[in-house]
Amino acid sequence: MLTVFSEKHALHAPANELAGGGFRAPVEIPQRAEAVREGLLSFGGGTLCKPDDLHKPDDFGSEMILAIHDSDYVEFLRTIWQAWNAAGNKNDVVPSVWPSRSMPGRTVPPAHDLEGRVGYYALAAETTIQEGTWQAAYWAAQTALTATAAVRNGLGAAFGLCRPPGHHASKNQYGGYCFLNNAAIAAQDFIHAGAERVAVLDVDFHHGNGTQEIFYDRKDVYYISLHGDPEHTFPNFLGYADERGSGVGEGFNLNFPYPPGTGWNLWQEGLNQACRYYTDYGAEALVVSLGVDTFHNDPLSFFRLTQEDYLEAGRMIAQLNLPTVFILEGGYDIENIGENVSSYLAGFSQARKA
Ligand code: SS9
Ligand code: ZN
Repeated sequence: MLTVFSEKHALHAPANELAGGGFRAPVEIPQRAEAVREGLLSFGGGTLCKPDDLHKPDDFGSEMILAIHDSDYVEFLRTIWQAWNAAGNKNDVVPSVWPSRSMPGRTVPPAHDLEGRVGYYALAAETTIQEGTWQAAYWAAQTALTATAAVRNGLGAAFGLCRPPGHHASKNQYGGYCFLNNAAIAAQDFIHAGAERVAVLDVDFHHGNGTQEIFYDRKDVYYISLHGDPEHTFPNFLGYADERGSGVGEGFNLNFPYPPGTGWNLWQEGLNQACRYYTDYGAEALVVSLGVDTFHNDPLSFFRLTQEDYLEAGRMIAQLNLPTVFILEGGYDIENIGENVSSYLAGFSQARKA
């Protein structure tokens, strides 16, 4: 399968991650993308992905990024490290104050304080910004756009090996390791090219709060997510089953939150349902937010999925028979991430050829 990959992902390399009351070794690290690339090239003796299938992204500029994200937010991402550093901060950017429930009055960032600015644009504190973060995020978005362009131009499917991931990034907030919403940008690119009904299927272990927020009041993009119940895990404050969309978007957002210990039997029911809803919807194209942190050995997950399950999930997704763009999201078991992603794509490819 054609895979789009940029070495620029490595420009985003967090030094640490706030967790459990202290700074720990980060899990969203450059080795993830490298392991996926190597896994694809070696899987099945190189039958899934050949070196020729690896493409560098083209530069499509900022049009689609700005069709999804607010311009002040994009400007913030582009400039914050420089400003933070110039103010004498030697460490990565970390937020520490928010316009929270008890002080919701202010709807613009404070004009003169960097900490306030950072908190305004952050939805969580585990995600740091460094010198190369904007460049890495920009090229992840271009990676998604390049994969989408290939599919729009007639290729049946493509994989955007995006890093940093994107599904937690909303119109104007970053967090959960995400800055630009690569999957949303891909979906918007299909719409921009004339599609009227795009399916976004999110199989990452976490609910894609950003993608949901971006398309919540729209019916041209139907977001369905299978994920760990937010009562038990990040992002905690979105991803519940009663969130069904609003306005004309009502009925075009669907969440399947699952409890700790969830394995294939329960999970595949959701996937089956999602596929049926997309068929009824008359989807013209599919974007898959492909997270493999549903793996039984993932450090962040309480699901129990296996590599064989991913093969079957890939086959089920292929049955939709839609032009399909896969976008990498999470997956933090570095030892297995390459094979896990490959299993999804191999299952898909086998079923497509059959
Ligand atoms: C772990 C908390 C992690 C963020 C998880 C983001 C997953 C992105 N101490 N919170 S796929
Ligand atoms: Zn995740």
